[in-house]
Amino acid sequence: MKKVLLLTAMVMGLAAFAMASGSSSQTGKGGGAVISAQPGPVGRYNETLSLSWGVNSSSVQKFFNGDTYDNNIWSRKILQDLNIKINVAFTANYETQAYRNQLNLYLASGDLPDLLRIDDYRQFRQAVEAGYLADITDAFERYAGDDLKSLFQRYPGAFEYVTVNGRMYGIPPFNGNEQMAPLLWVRDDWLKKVGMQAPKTVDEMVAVARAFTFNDPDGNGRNDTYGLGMQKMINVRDHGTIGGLLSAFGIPNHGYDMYYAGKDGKITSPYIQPEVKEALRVLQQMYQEGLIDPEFITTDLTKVQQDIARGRFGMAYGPNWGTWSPWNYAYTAENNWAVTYPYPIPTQAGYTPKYGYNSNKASGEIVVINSRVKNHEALIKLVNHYMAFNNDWTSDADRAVYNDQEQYRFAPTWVSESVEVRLTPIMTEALNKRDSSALPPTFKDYYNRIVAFEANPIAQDADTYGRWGQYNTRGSMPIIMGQYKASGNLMESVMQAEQPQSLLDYGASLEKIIDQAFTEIITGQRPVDYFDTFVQDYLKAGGQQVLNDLDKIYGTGAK
Ligand SMILES: [Ca+2]
Repeated sequence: MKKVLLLTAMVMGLAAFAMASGSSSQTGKGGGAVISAQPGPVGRYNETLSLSWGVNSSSVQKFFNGDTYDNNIWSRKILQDLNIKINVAFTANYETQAYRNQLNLYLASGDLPDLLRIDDYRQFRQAVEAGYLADITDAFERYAGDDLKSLFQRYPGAFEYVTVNGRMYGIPPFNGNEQMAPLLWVRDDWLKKVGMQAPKTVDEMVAVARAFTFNDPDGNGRNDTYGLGMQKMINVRDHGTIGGLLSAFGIPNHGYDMYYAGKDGKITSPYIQPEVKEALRVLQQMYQEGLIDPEFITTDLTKVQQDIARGRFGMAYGPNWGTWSPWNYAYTAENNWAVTYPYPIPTQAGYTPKYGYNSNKASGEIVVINSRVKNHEALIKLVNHYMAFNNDWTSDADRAVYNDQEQYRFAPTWVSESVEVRLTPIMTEALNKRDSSALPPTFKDYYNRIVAFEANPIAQDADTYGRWGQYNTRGSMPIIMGQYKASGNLMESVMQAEQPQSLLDYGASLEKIIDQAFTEIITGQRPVDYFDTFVQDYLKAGGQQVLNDLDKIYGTGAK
């Protein structure tokens, strides 16, 4: 947090400096002429500026009307609007190691193309340290348009990912990852059948699980249901996991890649905290009482979907996309149209819930420009230009041409943002006002689907049920972006792109040790106090080494 504040102050300081220095011409690294341009964020160059592009190609790219990477709807538009000519330096597939390998060759030779999308943070740092990438700090301040600036307002942490020694060397990916926080999903028809309210506390969750197990919520007269749905991968970021229950006991978790500063300030793992014991105690009792299907130890995600389709359980912890999958299977099963709602995770008295999420500085493509390009503000202009034509804020017609069917990939400087984070507040406002006029065109379709579902929740298509579950005013995203975020209890993992060797060496075996110990405790093979033995085993099996090494990079031991 401190780093972000410092950085913001620094950027603001630079803004003041840029304004004070007036509109003198841009300087490049070497000598030679700089091409002048019309003023403004997308001011056209007065002479053609040629830039080479190292294309990270993709097998999903579609080519229409004879388009190629050299000559396509984006290259023609960029030439027409900005007078920038894009020339392909090389193409290499980013889905294999081809692109990274190609980049390594260029890094070794020092002759990088002018424009690149680097998805390997180590290669980015290497290129910065070798002086190959332009410092775009001042150009950003002078040329960033409102769309681009607003991205940095929504994702202040994104600056850090592309900043080295206080200077900015690229345009980062924009992804909050907060949308991954856990929720509790409960079948509404079952809740009504057993005459209960959605659970607000862990005790109430157990009570609902009990009713779902013993009170014949499906009304078939048979004892054939369970309370809480679980799968064997209990700690991944998906449905049927225990992350939501751990969160209730104040354990911020987000799969295995969550690490944070513990009470002593040192970097720690969620899974070795003493509070985990209390969550496991709850699960062990539920299992003993028969509220959890003993088959969970062999259940994968496909079986979770099958179990939901045949109504084997009616409640589970899971992320925001529940109405897309797996709860859509309850909706469509036998034309039952059973609706499942997301709820904030039930809380536990005496504990502040914590919701972990992955650092948005951990991965993603950074768009960069070579330091030898005199007009390195061209990078900022290209991003501005991309956003003006290919943003969900503009028309459906533009979007169909420049974005859909992978066409956006022809723009060397396309930027991505998680739709959930951007859309949630404005959709909530539109739905509350019952007025979609302020929504960008593309999102009016979402709005219409949500309104249609609320008018008639029977036999709607998958898109309608999926979007309704995410964006209706009590949907998963308003809970996360509203209640969770407002609570201040969302916690970002400290781990970014750099991982210590010990984590690469021991990570997979540590995950197994965690899962095995937790599963043995839940199923009663081990007493709850076995947790203390597990913590020692975890630390001895490389866990302590990993935490020490992470602390040196991200914690108290960091330089
Ligand atoms: Ca039954």
